[in-house]
Amino acid sequence: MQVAGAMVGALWVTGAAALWAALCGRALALEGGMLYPQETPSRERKDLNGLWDFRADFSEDRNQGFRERWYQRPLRESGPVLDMPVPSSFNDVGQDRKLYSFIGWVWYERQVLVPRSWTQDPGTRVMLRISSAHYYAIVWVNGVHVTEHEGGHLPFEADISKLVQFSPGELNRITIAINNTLTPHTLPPGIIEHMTDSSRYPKYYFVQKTNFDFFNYAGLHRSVFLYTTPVSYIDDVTVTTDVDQGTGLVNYEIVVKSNENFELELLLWDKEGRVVAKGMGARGQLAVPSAQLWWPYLMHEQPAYLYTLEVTLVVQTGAGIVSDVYTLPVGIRTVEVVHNQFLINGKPFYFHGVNKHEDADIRGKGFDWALVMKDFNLLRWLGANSFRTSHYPYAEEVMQLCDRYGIVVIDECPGVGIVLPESFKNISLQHHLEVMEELVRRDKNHPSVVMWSVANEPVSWLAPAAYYFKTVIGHTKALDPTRPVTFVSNSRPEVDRGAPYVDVICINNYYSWYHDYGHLEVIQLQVNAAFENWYKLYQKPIIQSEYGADNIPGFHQDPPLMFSEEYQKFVLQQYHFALDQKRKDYVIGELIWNFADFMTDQSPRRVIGNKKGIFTRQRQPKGSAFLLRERYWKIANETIFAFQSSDSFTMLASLSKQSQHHSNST
Ligand code: BDP
Repeated sequence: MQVAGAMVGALWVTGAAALWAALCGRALALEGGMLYPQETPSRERKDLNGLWDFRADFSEDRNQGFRERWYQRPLRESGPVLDMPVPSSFNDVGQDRKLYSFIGWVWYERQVLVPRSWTQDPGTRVMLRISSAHYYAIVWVNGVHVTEHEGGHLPFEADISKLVQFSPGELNRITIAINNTLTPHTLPPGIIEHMTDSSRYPKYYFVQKTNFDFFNYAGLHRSVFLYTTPVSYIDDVTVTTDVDQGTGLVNYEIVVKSNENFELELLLWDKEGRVVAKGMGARGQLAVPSAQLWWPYLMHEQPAYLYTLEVTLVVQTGAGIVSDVYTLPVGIRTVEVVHNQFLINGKPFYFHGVNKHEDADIRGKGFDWALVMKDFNLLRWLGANSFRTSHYPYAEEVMQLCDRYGIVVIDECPGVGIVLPESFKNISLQHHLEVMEELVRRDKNHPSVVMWSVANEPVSWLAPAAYYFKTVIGHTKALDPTRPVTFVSNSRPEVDRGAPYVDVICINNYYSWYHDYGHLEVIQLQVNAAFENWYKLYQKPIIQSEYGADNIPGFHQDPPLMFSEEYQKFVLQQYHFALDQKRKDYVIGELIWNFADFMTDQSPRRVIGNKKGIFTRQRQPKGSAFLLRERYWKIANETIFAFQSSDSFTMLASLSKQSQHHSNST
């Protein structure tokens, strides 16, 4: 595993994957389900959040940790360690400039006492689940390699029963080595540039270059869990829903592992605790007469209605009866793209929402409940009914809240910044397909997820993009035939090679920002022309999936100048005039760029990050937030008026009450 100093990034990442795959005979393809760990009568969970020992490998080749096998003994015996919070990015927590921009392997370690009841019962399966480790992770328990994973935004897990049962009552050492290097074949892609001019750079100097506009935060970004299941267990549950003349249909498919002789019983509970449907077996359909549908926020008086599906597995074993229970929130709803419309439960849905980032001061991309709740409260205050997970999958807990609050999600994979020709080769394509499998496997049961987005702004006019996107989109549709698929384009319709395959066209543009600086008068014309050109060619519904302008809080200029609050608002208003002309036609949504200011790489174009937020990074509203809020509530009122005319008065009254409540609370 000796790697020359200058080769640190690219070779190491792919080299390590192939090496471990060969050593462990592990196929890199997807295995098993990825149900969110939960406590049920048959399952227990322990979270390993808090302070972990941490050490970045600053050696020239970043390979010291592997040479010295830091996983074989406590990390602190290898040298100085830091206390590192989990979940969090490691970059912003300390005062060390070198750690802020570190590229290569960092090592996390935590000692954990596994409850005796888990280790003494051979009928218990103990799982280690890592919800997000950016980007490439290798995991050891008590010095034994247990798993590895490529991709920073999706969960992975390992069965560690044997290892912890081997040493009951003793502390178990979990070691996770994480490499944040991005290569042309990672998702998102990047490139390591080696600076060899010795008159300008020290020996072995290299930098990470990327083609996306957010900081490449790294570390253990989400929770690490230990959880149990019985050895015969419910491995996966897939639910799809339909509605037939008021009767809700819940189609289910259950995968059971480790025993052939089992029985499955399913109960569907409503919110009042009544069983509304029952089922048996691994596959079937539950019928719910007069079902309460899952409606988006602001589309119905009682949005986001969730039933609870309780799945009970009973297995007859030599040692007696074993049972496993898993429960899943189920929202009954339909999604369809018909002609120029996006229909939810048969009614046209207009996306009035935001693009977000997982990003905040100090934590970077680290999950934080207070931050998440603040964001949901702001979304509701704003009257936003949707967001896109730009530009990678968000935490599972965020998706669960979207289900509960009725916030509609365009679920985007980390396919951002695909611009290098190498990134269209088979090795990248293969990885992209696997990422889509992992994403669909994780998020398939969320009623809030109404569309998959396979990429953001790739160079879709390159010749290989046609095969690449045809394959990724086709694969995604095969994985999940129940949801439309999109990809987000910043190209021109006549040269875009992905658009023929998508169900909805998503377009990003920044008129009067990245060109025609200051010429606010051209925006309406350009927005209109873009809509018309895209529609003429593809006759598909269009979402304005990004638009916006930077505003540095506190900057004021009237007449408006770039970066002032007035300029940001003016840009938005110009887009809104154009959107209003098309939104009753084939434009089915508008998502502002961005919900909040966020950190990026340093560059002369960025003033401590991207400032296109309508909220600051600390989640305080800029003037544009009030402008957008007025618009979104107005659109929401119109929507309800149009679709629910029979009870429009009740609806409007209740909406304006909510709106009032939101105003009072500001
Ligand atoms: C868009 C990208 C987004 C950027 C934005 C910008 O999709 O990630 O942050 O531009 O430049 O093209 O603000």
